[in-house]
Amino acid sequence: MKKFCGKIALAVFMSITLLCGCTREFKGNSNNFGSNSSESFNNSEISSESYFNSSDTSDTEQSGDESNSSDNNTATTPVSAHGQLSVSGTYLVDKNNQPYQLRGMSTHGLTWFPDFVNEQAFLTLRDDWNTNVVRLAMYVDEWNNGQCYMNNKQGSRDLLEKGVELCIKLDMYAIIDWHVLNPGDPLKYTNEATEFFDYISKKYAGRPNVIYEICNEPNSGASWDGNVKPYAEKIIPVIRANDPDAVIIVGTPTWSQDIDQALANPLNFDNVMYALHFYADTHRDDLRNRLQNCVNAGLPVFVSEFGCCDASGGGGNNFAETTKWLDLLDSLNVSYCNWALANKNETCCAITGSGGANGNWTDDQLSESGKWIRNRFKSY
Ligand code: IDC
Repeated sequence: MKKFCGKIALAVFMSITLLCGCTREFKGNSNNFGSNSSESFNNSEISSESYFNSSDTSDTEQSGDESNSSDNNTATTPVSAHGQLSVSGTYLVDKNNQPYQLRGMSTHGLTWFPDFVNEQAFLTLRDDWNTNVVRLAMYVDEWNNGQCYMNNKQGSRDLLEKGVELCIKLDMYAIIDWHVLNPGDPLKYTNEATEFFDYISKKYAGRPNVIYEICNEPNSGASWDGNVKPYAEKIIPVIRANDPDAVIIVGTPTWSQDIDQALANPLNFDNVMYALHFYADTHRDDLRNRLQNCVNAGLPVFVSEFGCCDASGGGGNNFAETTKWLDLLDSLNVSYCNWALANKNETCCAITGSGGANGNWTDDQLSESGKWIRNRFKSY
């Protein structure tokens, strides 16, 4: 405990020193939507040296020493190296206040593809695919076809927790995704969401691995002002009461495309990011321009889900458009997760039908998009 406090004191001291030493521009808070914020958070203000020099091998305090395997003995794995994340201006930043980008895979519906929640699969994503986050998609309610949170709370939570525990063990970040798709209005299940987020944020309080995503994709007319924002204003304090420092991602209307509505009426909480989702063969320049404009205006955005294909999850892959998207996200330091880690016969799924769930996938066990996205991850 003493050692832990000492490390916290050291971390605080270092943060203050870093903040003072950094460009004066890099000091906005997450609710700074001031007109000059794009200028203030221009990447060029941060030296490439400080940008990439964040693997502090001497400091492993945040990783939860007690929970880990030998994977955590060096601070080269994601959470040991980068610790508690937070939001500064438009950027996700690490424990040293350096911009940090999460990149990784989203699971498919956890209860539909439970086999993919296993250590070897996640380890492969970390070490072979070079990713640092797994998004755990827990469908809330899906046309009553069984296997969703509303009709299988215990089973859904068990799988989700298994996924989070694996991420903790492997020193990766985990996004707990309350996968609102049906119904489109997150307010409809406010009571259930309150109960769930209270439970889960108590369970993982203080774990730097965990990021909460409170509503995947509001749709069917759910508006920002009338539905999503009021919902977020109920759920965020529930999480904050248990886990005050966690980053929280909030979905936006029209399947997480209307980030401009959030910009016009932002939430009054720190460490919040707004979800933008794209499917590259459907969403192109218009949505990219919206992203660029909103980030320029100071909105912190997280692409918690995207596909290389069209918005149905099918059709063909469009890697030219995906490249334009990911290059833009990289230039803005926007984090992203690809849909989906599953072997369903669907363009968006990364694994072939016979590829299996156990990781160490060879090229011929990966779908066209699986091969492409793995190569992209490995290129960093
Ligand atoms: C899709 C799945 C598909 C499933 C469908 C309905 O890929 O197998 O049958 O959901 O549950 C989203 C959603 C995501 C969708 C995905 C592709 O967040 O749940 O998954 N998509 O349609 N938004 C845009 C596309």
